[in-house]
Amino acid sequence: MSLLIQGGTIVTHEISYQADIYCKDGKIAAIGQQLEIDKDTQIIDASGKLIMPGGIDPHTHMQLPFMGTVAKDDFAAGTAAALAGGTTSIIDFVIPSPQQSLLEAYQQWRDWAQASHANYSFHVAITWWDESVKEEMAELTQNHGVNSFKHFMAYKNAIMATDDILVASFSRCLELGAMPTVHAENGELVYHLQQQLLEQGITGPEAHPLSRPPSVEGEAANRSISIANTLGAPLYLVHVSTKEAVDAIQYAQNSGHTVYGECLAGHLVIDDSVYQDSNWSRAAAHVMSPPFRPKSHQDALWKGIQSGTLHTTATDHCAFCAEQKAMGKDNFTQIPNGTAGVEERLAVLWETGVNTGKLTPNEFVAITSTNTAKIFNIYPQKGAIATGSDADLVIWDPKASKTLSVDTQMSNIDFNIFEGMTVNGSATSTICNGKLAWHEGELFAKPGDGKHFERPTFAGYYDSIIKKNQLNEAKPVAR
Ligand code: DUC
Ligand code: ZN
Ligand code: ZN
Repeated sequence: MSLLIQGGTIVTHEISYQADIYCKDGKIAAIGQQLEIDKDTQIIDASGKLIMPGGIDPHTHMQLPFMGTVAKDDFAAGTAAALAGGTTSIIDFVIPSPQQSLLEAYQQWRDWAQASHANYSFHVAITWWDESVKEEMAELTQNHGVNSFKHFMAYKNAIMATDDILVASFSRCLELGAMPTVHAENGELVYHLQQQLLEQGITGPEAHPLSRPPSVEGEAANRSISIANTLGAPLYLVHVSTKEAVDAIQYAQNSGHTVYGECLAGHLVIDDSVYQDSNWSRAAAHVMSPPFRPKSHQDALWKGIQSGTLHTTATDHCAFCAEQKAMGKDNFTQIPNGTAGVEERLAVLWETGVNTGKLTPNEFVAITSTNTAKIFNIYPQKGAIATGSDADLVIWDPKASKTLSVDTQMSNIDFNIFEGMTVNGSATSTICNGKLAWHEGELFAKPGDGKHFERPTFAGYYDSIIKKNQLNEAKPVAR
């Protein structure tokens, strides 16, 4: 099966130029003019449009069992939504229950993900610790293409990783050449503030941001960075939402440490006024962690992206409908945390980043695709438009205008956090594994068309970044 994209402008993270792209057997076979093609090649006219690497969302939670329910978008629905928005790959999270085997949980997620329309890979969360976890981390990195492990510093009494676990796991990551990642919120503080708010009779969604103020994230960001730096490990912070965390990352980077930051499309455009909505369901629909923040933090996030302090954008797509959110009707701590966005991320970032002059189209490609591919070691297989790369592409009409709404979204839920936002620029076609997966409102990909992709470890050639541990220089004093 082959496909030719004709007449468009290629936009990579570095350059923009006019050329045709010929895709064959799932790969980019040739780039240029007057390309030699097979007889039965499907031809797509991209005149007046941009062709960019397909979006990679490094942070989704499809059908996640969480807070007593299961996220509504399963891998089939969630990846269909991804394709509709120009995202061709997701990196989702395997989250083992405490005491559960990592490999058993990994297999469970792999089984679920077989129904995916788009490509997928997995980070694995470290939610508990013993020798078997240590061994299974090796098995996952060596034989299953996992090169990143996630640590939730929040969610006390559930999946929270305490400092002893962070130290043990970051050290293990270092040995294996894997990337430690953190959800940076101080779980003890969150728990304490939640109890205080409930005792004061503040039980609605307005209590959610009060229980997770910016300092809670700032503390955890600083602590996780300090732990990683002390061990000589790199660190990737997911969903950075505060100025405090951006500052911590920047400080570490300026000190020569390898620290990466991700931020969510939602955190860049939605502020904490949503929790004051007089309609309980609308306020609860925005309950996610970390919460939406006062506007001043959005400015810090944009500056973080523009300056290169933050590297990637994601969604934390974890979709719950109103009925599920109502589980916390009388107690905000029981509202399932999560919002959607995998379908809207690219359009929202184009509108608020490129159309406002904050980002060039090339920078847009970097933060929606290429940087993620590089950080998680799949570049140039993904995140690139180059001969031999996977043919995962989005054809983008920079002039196409549409209004984001729950009425037109692919997601299974009954809410859209970007409701009513008009975007100028959106995906007209998405090509996944060399096939037209989505085109002008129609989904062509089938469940199972998405492929699992492995991510090799950084062991070996990543040694200059990993293993800067101060003890490497240590010597006993001769006495
Ligand atoms: N935050 C959310 O809002 N949902 C899923 C997990 C998380 O950390
Ligand atoms: Zn998180
Ligand atoms: Zn998450």
